[in-house]
Amino acid sequence: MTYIGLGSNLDNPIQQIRLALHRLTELPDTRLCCHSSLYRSVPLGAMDQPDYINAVAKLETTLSALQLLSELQRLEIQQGRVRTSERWSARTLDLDILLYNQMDSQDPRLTLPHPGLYLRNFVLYPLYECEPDLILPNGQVLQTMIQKRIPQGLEKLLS
Ligand code: ROI
Repeated sequence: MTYIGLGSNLDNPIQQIRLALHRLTELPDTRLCCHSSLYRSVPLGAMDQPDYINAVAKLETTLSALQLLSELQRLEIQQGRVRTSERWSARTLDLDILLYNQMDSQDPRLTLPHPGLYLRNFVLYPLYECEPDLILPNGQVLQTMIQKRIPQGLEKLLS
């Protein structure tokens, strides 16, 4: 199983995430199994940017991790993503591979698990909604992590 983190904070982020979820259903050799609710989250990194909308999707795919990454980057560009030199800046769409099966990757194009996975409420809570029984590759039980946290800076939106 593969889990994708979706994020947007520009140009009607709710619509961007809904459209991206739809486009994930159209990827080749891939099935969208389910997705979380949408969440509003305060920006991590530079604070002088709009709040984000975040969600997580669970996919089953026969694409390789790098093939999937290319497909996701194509969708980001299709939805108007402009890569700036500035790190952690606002964006219309961010699609991150959080986990690809239990794979570890240090490829310069793709670090797996995603380095932000263990730290970010806007990833952990929607991931938990998708997969409440998940055990992370480092052996941590997602449910235990959630129980120890405070969902600070995160608001689940009514669908
Ligand atoms: N902050 C939030 N809340 N959500 C994101 O998806 C997100 N993505 C990013 C940075 C700029 C690090 N901050 C974020 O890439």
